[in-house]
Amino acid sequence: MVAKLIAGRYFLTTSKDLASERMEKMKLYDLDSCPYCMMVRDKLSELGLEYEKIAVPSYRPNRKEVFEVSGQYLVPVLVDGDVVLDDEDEIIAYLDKKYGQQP
Ligand SMILES: N[C@@H](CCC(=O)N[C@@H](CS)C(=O)NCC(=O)O)C(=O)O
Repeated sequence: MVAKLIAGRYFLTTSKDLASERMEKMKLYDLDSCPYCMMVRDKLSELGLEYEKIAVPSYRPNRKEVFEVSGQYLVPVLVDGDVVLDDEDEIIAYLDKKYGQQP
């Protein structure tokens, strides 16, 4: 829960609200058949987060955009604003920490 100041008044909002208010949705570079991508998709669904799914070519050298964004060719890759992550464990830990239930 986060307090936001809007028009001189404080409102309580959740981190999910903050996510949906951002100008750009998160992007997930993804392959349907990839089990690591599935783990990330499951986490995004569990947290109710909206994201843009970008299907990458299955032939690794054709993944030009993945390389431009992350400096390597494997998926999943998550882009959340300035944050770029290219490992499913790191992505899941990041999503839990940033958007998961606060204790
Ligand atoms: N992040 C995983 C690897 C991710 C991975 O291997 N992704 C596969 C899809 S499931 C991939 O992009 N493979 C492309 C290729 O090997 O050409 C790990 O560290 O073990």
